[in-house]
Formats: sequence, C-alpha cells, structure tokens
Amino acid sequence: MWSYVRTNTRIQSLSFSLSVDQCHLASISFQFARCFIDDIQYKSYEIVLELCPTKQVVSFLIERSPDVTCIIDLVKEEMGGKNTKTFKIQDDSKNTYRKIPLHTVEGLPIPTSIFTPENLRSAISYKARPEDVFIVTYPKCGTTWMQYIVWEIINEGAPLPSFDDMNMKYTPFLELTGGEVAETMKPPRLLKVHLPYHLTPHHPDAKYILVARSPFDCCVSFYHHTKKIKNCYHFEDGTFDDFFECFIRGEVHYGDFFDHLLSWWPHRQDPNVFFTTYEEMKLNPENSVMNVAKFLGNNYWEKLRDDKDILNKILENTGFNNMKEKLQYNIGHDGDSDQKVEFFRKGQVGEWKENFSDEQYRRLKKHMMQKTEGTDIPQLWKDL
Ligand code: PPS
Repeated sequence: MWSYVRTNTRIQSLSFSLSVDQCHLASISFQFARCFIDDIQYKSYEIVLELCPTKQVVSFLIERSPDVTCIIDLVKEEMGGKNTKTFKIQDDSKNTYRKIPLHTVEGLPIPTSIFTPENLRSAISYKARPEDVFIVTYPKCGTTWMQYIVWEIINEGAPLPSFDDMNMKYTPFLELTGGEVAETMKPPRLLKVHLPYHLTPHHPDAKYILVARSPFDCCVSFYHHTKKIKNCYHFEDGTFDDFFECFIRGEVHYGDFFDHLLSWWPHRQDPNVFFTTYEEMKLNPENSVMNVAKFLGNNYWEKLRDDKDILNKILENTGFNNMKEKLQYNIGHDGDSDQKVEFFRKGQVGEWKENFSDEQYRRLKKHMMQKTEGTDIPQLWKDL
C-alpha cells in the first residue's frame, strides 16, 4: 500500500509511504529526463525502488523545486512479489496551470459570468451605419483611453462622464450591452468592441479606430484585470505564471492576442480605418488627439487647431492621472469591497520587464515571431 501527499495545487514535494509485508526498501534511484515539445519543457522523473527484507515500513520524500507543478502518473499496482518497482512521475508542469473558466461562443472564448452569449451575438449582428465610429481593440490595449479621447473631441473638452456611463451609454461596449443599445443612439454613434475583423459589424462608411499595444504589457495588464474582477473571471487565486500560460495559448477572454491583431492588420490602411498603438499615444498624446480629430472629420481637427483651450482641456482630461483620480470602475461589481478594481493601474510602457521571467520573455517573443511571420507587426515594438 502506498499514498502520496499533495502539499498544495503546486506540488513542491511528494511523499510516499510504502508498507510492505516482507520486502523493504534497499535503495532509491532517480532518473531524470528533459524534453522539449512545442517549446515547452517537460521533465519526467523515474523513481526506482529496490526492496529488501529487513524493514517493515518504507517512506521517502522527493524534493521538488518550488516552481514546478506536476501531474502524477503513479502506477497503482501491487508489488506483485517483485523486488523492484518503477514509479513514473510525469512532470507536466506547464499543462497544469490554473485556467480561466471560459466558454466559446461564435469562436470567441468568453467568461462564464457577466458576458452572455446573447449579448455577444446581438453585438455581432448589429447593423453598422455610415455615421458609426467603432473603437476596436484587443482587451487592455488602450480602449478606455481612446473612448474618452473620441468623446472629448466630439464634446469639445467637456467634463469626463463616469466610467459606467461611458461604457454603457456614450460609447457602449456592445458585447456587454448587446447591440440594441446602439439603435437608440444619435449619430455619430461611438461604439466600443473587442471583436476581430470578421465579427465586427461593418459598413463601408463607418469609421474604425484601432489601438494595439505591446503584447507583453497587454499580458500584464490583462492579468491584473482578470485576477481582480472575481465575479466575472473567477481567477482570483491565479498567479501571473498561470495567466501567462493562458495568454500564450489564447485561453483568455477574446482568444489569442495575435489572432485579433492579424485579423485587422490587412485593413489598417483602409480609408475608414485609423490604426495607432498605445505606445504612440503615450509618446505624443497631442499628436494622437489631433490625428484622431482629423480622422473623425476636418471640422473637429480645425476646431482643435484654432482653439488651443479646447485641445488643452482634452489633453488634461484624458491624461492618465486625471482619469485615475476621477473615474471609478464599477462594471460587474457585486458590492464586495474586496473587488474594488484599480482600472487605471500603472498606464506605463515596458512594465512587463518587472513581471516576465527570461523564459516567459523568450517564449512570448517566439510566439510573436511565429504568429506574425511575413508581416511588419514586430516593427511596431522594435525594442522588444
Ligand atoms: S479594457 O478593459 O479592455 O477596456 O482595458 P483598456 O482600456 O483597453 O486598457 C486598460 C489599460 O489602459 C491604461 N489606461 C491608460 N494609460 C494611459 N493613459 C490613459 N489615460 C489611460 N487610461 C487607461 C490602464 O491603466 C490599463 O493599463 P495598465 O497597464 O493595466 O495600467
């Protein structure tokens, strides 16, 4: 008879006890192997027990490095009179990360709470109109910042509406609200979606503003978002390492970062598409605001060119510190004060360096180069 003890979800040590009537442990030997499959390192341990007839109880402990998680493939057979027994422990650590509960609707992974299949389908089937302005991003790439910039340009630097009003009313997040909300809006309708190209409602005269962000910083921002909004993602006990495994496999809300970007990439120079990056916006907010205004219409651009007070007001209102101070994120809040979400968290470029291990950097970089092969996408983030 024998058993093993799992110390916690992440197995740091395994302890086995063997109680054998006549034969007892004489020696233990380890065999250790490594292999790489799809760039993921697997380790396997083989433990050979040799039994001898002098002791009644045998126990041993296998120390594991703290960062290793594993699935144990223990062969639960009787000793069968043999004096040598091989236990195989398969370290499948990279496959045992904590997952985010998701289900797939219209090919997109969505959380099992708050986001409903009905609203997603309703968003997808919304009929775009010529006066519509869509703000389209993969999550955590600067959507909210762009929503406020667009709204501020159209409303000439008015005080910031609340976060909830912005996402439910002024620039409704269609996958959350459903497409019906847009039917009641007056043009120009500002609409937020995180949809890939083929699922975004299209009209040849509608405008599409795209913001992309370095996948590395996006991953970190997305991790905090997913972990903090407990009643949507149910990932509060997930670590960054867990999230990284989900992110690199596209097992996150909206799927693979690069699939989204690649779906829009061939359209980035279409006349009704404005493509920018979070990094460009950080580098020169004034240029960004002026460029967005120009894209929205010459009248908006001329207004800002001629009235610097409005331009300055917009820049001040949409500055990170101001938005962080004035806006409170409540969406999906269930009254649990523990769940207070610091939505405007860091707002930095390059924060990933404090979070990624060397191996994670290497793997995401390789994933990026493979997924974007034949495109200039890596040129967007040359210093990665
Ligand atoms: S969401 O939930 O997908 O809509 O999130 P999204 O708005 O796309 O991204 C959130 C990140 O954008 C940062 N943010 C800003 N950065 C600079 N300036 C301004 N004004 C601004 N507003 C939002 C926000 O802090 C999130 O990034 P991180 O890295 O988590 O701080």
